[in-house]
Amino acid sequence: MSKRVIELSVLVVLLVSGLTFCQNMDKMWGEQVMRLKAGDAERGQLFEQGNYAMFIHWGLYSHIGNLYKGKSYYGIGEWIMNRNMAGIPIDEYQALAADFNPVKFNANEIAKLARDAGMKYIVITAKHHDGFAMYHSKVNKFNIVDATPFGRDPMKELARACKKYGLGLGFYYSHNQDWTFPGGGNGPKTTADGTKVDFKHYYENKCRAQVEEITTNYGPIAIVWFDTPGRIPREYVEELVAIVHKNQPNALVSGRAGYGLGDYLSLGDMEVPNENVEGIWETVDTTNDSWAYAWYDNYWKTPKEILHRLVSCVGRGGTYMLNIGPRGDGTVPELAAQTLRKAGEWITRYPQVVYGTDASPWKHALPWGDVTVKDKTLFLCVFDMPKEGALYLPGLKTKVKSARLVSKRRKQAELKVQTQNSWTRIQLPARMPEKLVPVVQVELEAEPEVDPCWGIDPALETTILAQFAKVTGAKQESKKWMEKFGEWKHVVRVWKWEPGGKASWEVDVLEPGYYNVDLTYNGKDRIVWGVDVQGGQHIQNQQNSSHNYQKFPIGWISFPKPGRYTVSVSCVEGDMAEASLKAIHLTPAL
Ligand code: H79
Repeated sequence: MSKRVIELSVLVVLLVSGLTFCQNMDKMWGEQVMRLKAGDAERGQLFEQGNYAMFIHWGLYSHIGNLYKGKSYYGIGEWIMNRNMAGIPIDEYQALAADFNPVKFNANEIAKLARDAGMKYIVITAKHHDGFAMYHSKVNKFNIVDATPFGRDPMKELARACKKYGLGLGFYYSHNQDWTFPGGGNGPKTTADGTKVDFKHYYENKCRAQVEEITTNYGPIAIVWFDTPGRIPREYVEELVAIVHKNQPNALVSGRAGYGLGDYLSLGDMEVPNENVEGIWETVDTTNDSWAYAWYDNYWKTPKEILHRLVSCVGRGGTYMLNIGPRGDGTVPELAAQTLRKAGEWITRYPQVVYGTDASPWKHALPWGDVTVKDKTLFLCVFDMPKEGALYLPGLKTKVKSARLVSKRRKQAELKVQTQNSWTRIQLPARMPEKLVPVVQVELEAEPEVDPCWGIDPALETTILAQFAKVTGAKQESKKWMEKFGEWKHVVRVWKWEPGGKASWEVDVLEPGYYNVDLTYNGKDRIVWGVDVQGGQHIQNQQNSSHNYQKFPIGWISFPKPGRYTVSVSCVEGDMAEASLKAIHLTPAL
């Protein structure tokens, strides 16, 4: 049993930073206090070894693809019924099943794609909030076998394909929301004959029986992914979790079951955390913007972005589950497949960097990239190559034995390693054979220990988030918002500045000199910002602002000697209540 899993037996894990989270989202996703008991450690192995997975949103909504009656709707496709999207009446939506015929669905191709992408298991929507079951349900006819001309059970096919390709299979099941079955969350309140019903009616006549079905009819299941518990009463969640445990003793139950009854923490949709998170957790994300297929959605994450987000999640101590939205005909959008495969080729070159590794001792990203750890080995993944060809590691207290590039083909030459003050400098070769994301393997004399001070990189821009600031005389708050309908963005901002209010960071400077300061913020109209180096220089400048977060230059500031400083930002003039700071950026200038 690995160290991380044992730790979980005693850990009570609380959400990221203890900052206030959007009330509505908390209601939607439920209480997220998770623990994995010692006896459940076997189940935890799924995440320990397989910290990369495929999520699939596929359902009747995929057939619509966000184009309904000639009009396009922008947002998450599986919500197309919602009144903020197309507002489709229940009977009209149900009637669409007659045309849903995904004859090109090929479970083997999808499983092979997941395997080639480097993913270890697949979680697919067995039933989303629309209530349409994507498997042959005996208890409700609104399913892909009974209500469509297709007549096949794609979940049976996928279960076989996952077995063939050595992948785990999990089912997403919307346990609280059901928009088409009487009594379901946000669903109709009466049956067809007008009888008033409550949640119990839905639970007893559909939900419970369907959870029994998906956990008994498809062989071993790796995970049951409940979502949006909302106001579901606790006893129902208790029973559903018990059903999963009874039928699938090795299956994990997602954190969004509700009431902290799941096995692990699920962060917010599309939320890659900036700081290490303890315990077993996962981030779910999409290859483009929507979860379910949307005809216009061509904003794909590049292979490098996928790897960056994957390594960030693993480096913060978690698991990354990345979604694809197959079309209504069952095919996977080609560009989604291509970007996943390209990222997968990199993982095939560097599997030891991703699988079974632990979180970075720095607890956050570094200017050139991110770090995963296996015992006394660091894997440095270089996402932004420094021009002068050296990597700087701030505050590494453990002695380095050796550093070399990772290559499958042959053992690489040792790289020159120097230490100066609290910094370690690794000289990279002039020619880097890996073009996508080079990896440097650093062997240490002991398990890594790192000084938590922020290092100002001598070669690259260093970004420090407001999330990490010590704040006085202003408010530090977490905020989520929807970029498009259902597409969530997350930020920790410092705002509501009082006169003299400050956001401060302790930093360590290796190269003295002038650094250009930029600030990322949003706000109203022009704002005057001040930046101070404790015992040193004060600069201030006015810049415009925008309603969304943008980066603005403030000016140069000097660090006259190497060593430690406290850098502070203050809001000097303007709409100080609205001015919201997201990050400070320091780039070597002179
Ligand atoms: O399956 C994907 C989403 O459909 C599902 N979770 C991921 C994995 C999800 N369901 N709900 N939410 C995420 C939270 C969404 C809340 C909102 Fe709304 C939907 C905010 C705006 C639209 C609910 C309805 C609150 C206001 C309107």
